[in-house]
Amino acid sequence: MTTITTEPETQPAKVRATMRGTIGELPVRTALRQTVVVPTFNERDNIVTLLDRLAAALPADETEIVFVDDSTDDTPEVIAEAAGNCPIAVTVHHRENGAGGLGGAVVEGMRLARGEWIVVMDADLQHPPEIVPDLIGVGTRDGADLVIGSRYAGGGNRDGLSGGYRRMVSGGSTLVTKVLFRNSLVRVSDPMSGLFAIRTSSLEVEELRPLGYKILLELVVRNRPGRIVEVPYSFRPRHAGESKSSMAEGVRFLKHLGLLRFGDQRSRMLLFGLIGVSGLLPNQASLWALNQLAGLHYLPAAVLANLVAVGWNFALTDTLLYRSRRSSRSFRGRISRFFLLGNADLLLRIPLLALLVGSAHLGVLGANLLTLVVSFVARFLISDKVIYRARGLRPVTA
Ligand SMILES: Nc1nc2c(ncn2[C@@H]2O[C@H](COP(=O)(O)OP(=O)(O)O)[C@@H](O)[C@H]2O)c(=O)[nH]1
Ligand SMILES: [Mg+2]
Repeated sequence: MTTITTEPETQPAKVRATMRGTIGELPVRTALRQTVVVPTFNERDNIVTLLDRLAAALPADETEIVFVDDSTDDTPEVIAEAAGNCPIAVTVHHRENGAGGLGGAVVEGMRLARGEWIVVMDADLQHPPEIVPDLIGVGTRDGADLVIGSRYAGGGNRDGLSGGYRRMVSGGSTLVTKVLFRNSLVRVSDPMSGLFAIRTSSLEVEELRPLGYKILLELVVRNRPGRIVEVPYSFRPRHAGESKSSMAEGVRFLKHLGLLRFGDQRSRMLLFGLIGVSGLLPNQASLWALNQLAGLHYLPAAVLANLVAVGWNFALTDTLLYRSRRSSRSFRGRISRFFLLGNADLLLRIPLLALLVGSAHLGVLGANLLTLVVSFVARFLISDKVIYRARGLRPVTA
């Protein structure tokens, strides 16, 4: 990891490439009002404009800018060069491993920040740099701990969200998040915002375990800042380059929501359940195809359909749920145990079904549902405790 620091022209200009540990040697500034933390991933064509606009908006002697960079292009070099012309002190912290993605980068930047306020904003100018003094001004005036730049508060808008699809995903995830975290988010209209200012004294960086993009949500739920206020702003289209958010980011977001809301094991159980329910589809479809189309007797057809569903469940469980625990066993070890369990399930369910219907006189459908629930809990516990037994510390991370 490399940190390059440029001090403004008013001081002897210097650009240093140092190991991260030496950051403490930087000249100690007193009364640094704000640190702007900017995560960057291949943003070379946005840097000059971003720094120009930040420099025009903020007093140089009260400000520092910290870039935390995971780029694979020459963004850090572009920043170091542009920093020479910027009156504000600029630090670039380049990470080789990109740990924790965007959220990890922001937390890293918060650790390095020395200002009284920390402002987090994107590099692509979707967040107008001119809003930074407003965020801090409002925060100071209202005695707030957290000031959120909001696209949804009165006067804000999200015109910069490209296309109906992005707008739908953004609106939908905001709604789900607001419902899941009603209490923490009563005063927050835009929990997905990537633009916010936090008072450093109310920040507890060590509490944060971000997963992917939604660092603000992590901050609100885990740090529980006292007073939260919002400043509306207009979300602009990206200035240059491409968005890095992706399908994988969406899956990570769902995982993050589960972890924040339900904790480790319960959120795994939830996802395990969702995967199990999704398995009904291939099960029914193959039963229908084998029985109705191919004319196979319904009993062997049901057994084969069960196999298809177990295969489907295995693929999803292994890739989505336990990706980080796969190293605990070989592929053959995992798939064979999973299939064994999936079919042992039939051995449990059939006699249980007979018992419930024959002796307890339950209706077939109700009894069947009950056997599915019993088997689900049993299978989850066996998967969680035996097949994917956690070795070492925290089990679920992306
Ligand atoms: N350091 C770092 N920055 C990232 C990473 N992914 C995205 N970013 C930055 O986070 C900001 C928001 O990303 P962007 O791709 O614009 O997301 P979008 O606005 O949701 O399309 C930009 O400044 C990106 O350069 C990452 O893995 N590491
Ligand atoms: Mg963007």
